[in-house]
Amino acid sequence: MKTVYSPLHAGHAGYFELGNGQFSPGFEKPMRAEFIHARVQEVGLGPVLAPQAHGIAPAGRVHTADYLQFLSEAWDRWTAIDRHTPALPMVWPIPGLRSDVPPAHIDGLLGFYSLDAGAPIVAGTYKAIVSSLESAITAADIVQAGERAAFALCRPPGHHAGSRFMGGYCYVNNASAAAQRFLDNGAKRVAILDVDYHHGNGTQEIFYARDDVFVANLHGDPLTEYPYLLGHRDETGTGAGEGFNVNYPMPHGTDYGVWGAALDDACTKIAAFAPDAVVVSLGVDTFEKDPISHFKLKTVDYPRIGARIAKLGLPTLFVMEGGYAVAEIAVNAVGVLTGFEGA
Ligand code: OKP
Ligand code: ZN
Repeated sequence: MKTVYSPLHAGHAGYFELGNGQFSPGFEKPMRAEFIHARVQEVGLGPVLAPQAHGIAPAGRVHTADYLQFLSEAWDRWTAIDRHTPALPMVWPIPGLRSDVPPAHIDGLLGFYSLDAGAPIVAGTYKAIVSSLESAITAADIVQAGERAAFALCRPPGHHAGSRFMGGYCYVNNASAAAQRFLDNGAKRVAILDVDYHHGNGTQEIFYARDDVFVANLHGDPLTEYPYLLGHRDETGTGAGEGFNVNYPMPHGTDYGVWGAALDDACTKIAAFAPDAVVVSLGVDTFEKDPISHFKLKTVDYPRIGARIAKLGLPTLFVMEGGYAVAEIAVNAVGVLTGFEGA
């Protein structure tokens, strides 16, 4: 299968993240995508293409215009007041505070448009965001033009980003924009299967009231895992979207026995939905040695994931999300793809 990849992600680097009461180097670093790119070539998965120059426009189908405007200006507004550190928020519009009046100061704006302090903005962030989106859109178009599958090697990831907020290493929801792309180009229904260790709260929020995108999420139980505030089993959609969202929260320590059964159930529901295409939010932070996660999947399990998804027999777009055990992330991510192709 074809891979779509841009080296522009590398400018999104050099920041710290807050965790365990301290700032440490970000786990979401350029080497992640570079290792996967090298592995794609090593196994001869197929051609690696540069994305088409779509710009930010396709994101406007799933994010608000004011939020995208903020992303495009944030670094300039931050440096305009002589700041040279990565931009981070420190206030949030929790219930009871005003979430309808965008502040005029960059410190207020950063919080207004954030889920958490997990999405720092540096000089190269916006170019990386756009290139990541463009990879997802280009790969979606390749699938819609008739290829069985394609791999969008996106970085930064996207599934925590909602219609009007960033957070959890994510800015633009690449998988959601790609799903919308399929619909805009003639698909009637699209399924999103999110296998990243963390709940894809942004994807869920974007499609929660809609019946044309079925969203299935397998993840660490939000009672004990980031993002903590969404991803419970009783979240099944609202209004027209009722019944078109399904969550599989699982406890720390979950292995492939339990996880694979959840995948099987999710795939059965996706097949019943009869979508024209499947978008896989491909996170491999379910790996037993992932430094920030607590599932117990092994390297041999990843090709099995790909094979199960292949059994759906549907046009399939893989969009890279998380995975932080840098030495193994490439083998596991590409293992899903070769497992898909070998099925
Ligand atoms: C992004 B994706 C670790 C805290 C974790 C954010 C995790 C974001 C994961 N010290 N904070 O879903 O892989
Ligand atoms: Zn994750």
